[in-house]
Amino acid sequence: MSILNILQHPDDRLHISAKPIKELDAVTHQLVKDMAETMYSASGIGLAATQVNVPKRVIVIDISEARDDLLVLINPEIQSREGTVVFEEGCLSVPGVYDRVERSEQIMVQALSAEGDEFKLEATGLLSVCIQHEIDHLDGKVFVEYLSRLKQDRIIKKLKKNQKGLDQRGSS
Ligand code: GNR
Ligand code: NI
Repeated sequence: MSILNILQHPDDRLHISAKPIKELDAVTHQLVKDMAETMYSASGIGLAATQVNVPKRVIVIDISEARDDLLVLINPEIQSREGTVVFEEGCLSVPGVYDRVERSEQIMVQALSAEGDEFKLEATGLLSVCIQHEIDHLDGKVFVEYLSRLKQDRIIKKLKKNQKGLDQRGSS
């Protein structure tokens, strides 16, 4: 198992549209394990393969308090949506930035499990928001792109400044 590097906004690789998994092989199984380890280590509630520089349609999520309820979504598709909800979102690729984004309140998702079994899931609340946030990553979209141009410019400035500080101290 290994902890993978998480790409930080702004990075062109976060804008790549991820390709569906054609065959669930050992490489994909290892990717799922490493993504789960990376998500838990970073204390995130979700992670998309795009964020670890693998442009494949793989997502891991765990919104449980105990951090013991891993959900794996491979080739997820939102089949239907209902209502809208505004949620304060954050992102491991945009550290320290939190802002409100409007999403669908309830979604029906179809996906493959880590074992390759097709399943459907009706999601509401945080799970629904998280799934939509992660599928956006697979489509090359970061949540800050829903914010005003002004806010986006400020966020990029702040992140670049933080990154410079880290570079000068020789850490990453
Ligand atoms: O850890 C995360 N928390 C979060 C909070 C509100 C809405 C979405 C998220 S997902 C985020 C992890 C992440 O960046 N996934 O792509
Ligand atoms: Ni994110």
